[in-house]
Order: sequence, then C-alpha cells, then structure tokens
Amino acid sequence: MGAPVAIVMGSQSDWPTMQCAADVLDALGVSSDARIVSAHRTPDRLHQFGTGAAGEGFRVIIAGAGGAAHLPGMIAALTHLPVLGVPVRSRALSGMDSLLSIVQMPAGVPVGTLAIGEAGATNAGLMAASILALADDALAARLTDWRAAQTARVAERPED
Ligand code: RP5
Repeated sequence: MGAPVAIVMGSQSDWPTMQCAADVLDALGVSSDARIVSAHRTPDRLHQFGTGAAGEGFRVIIAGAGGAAHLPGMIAALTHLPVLGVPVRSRALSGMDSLLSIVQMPAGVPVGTLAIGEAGATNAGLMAASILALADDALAARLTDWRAAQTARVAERPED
C-alpha cells in the first residue's frame, strides 16, 4: 500500500519547513510521500495531483507554500480529501502573506490552516496522524505515547 499522507510544497525552498511534517509522521510510523507541486510554475502538475490524489490512495494531504500561497486552496478545490495548509515563512512578509492566502478560503472549500513555519508543519503532521488514527487503533496508541513523552520532557523548573 502507498503512503497515506502526501506532503506537497510549492518549491524546493519549502522543504526545510515541510520536512518537519515528514519527520513527525516518520516518528509515528506513518509513511508520507513528499512532492514539489507549484500552483503557479507547474499548474498542470497541480491539476494532475489534485484530481488523482484520492485514486493514488492518499488519505490526507499536507500542502505548504509561501507568499501568494495558492497551492493548498487549489488542491482543496480539486479533491474531497482533507487538506492541511502550512503557511511557509516568506522573505518579504515573514509568512503573513502565506497565512492570509491560505486561511481565507471561501465557504465550501475548506483548508485546515496551521501556524506559520516549522510549528505549523509539525502540527500538520500530528493532525494528519490524528485523522488517520480515527480508523487505526495502533496509531492512536502511538500518538498517545508520543504526547506523553512530550509531556515528560517538560522540566518543572528552568535550568541556568
Ligand atoms: C512559493 O513561492 C513557494 O511555496 C515558496 O514558498 C515561494 C518562493 O519560492 P522560490 O522562489 O524559493 O522557489 O511558490
């Protein structure tokens, strides 16, 4: 069976951010397939990916882009799969442009928008795992363990 999660991004330059989603999914034992799909530079690839994603076996799509970040919304327009949008931090406007481009979807075409940058990518991975865990008890247990380990790493007091 192929990877249940697609991680798509507008550019190679988005990968250091989007890799956070792949890393947390990997830690949870969920395989993902990362691809570069640009809404503006590769529109045909975008259409092919969006219309074919469900048929490829993907269950959740994580889409990250920066600047005029139309990728998550356009993918959501082409598939019924859940789309999680990650606003990548941009050079000019620090990702505020990305955030507003992704979050302000018209009613009827949802994108679940996460935080700007690496935190958003990590949380997109966790959210994708949570969605898959609804139908996968073993994954739900791994997710619970991951959260418990995170809690255990928080010290009671700060160190000098
Ligand atoms: C967007 O433009 C990409 O998602 C990226 O965040 C931004 C800049 O892309 P590059 O010029 O670095 O390829 O399409």
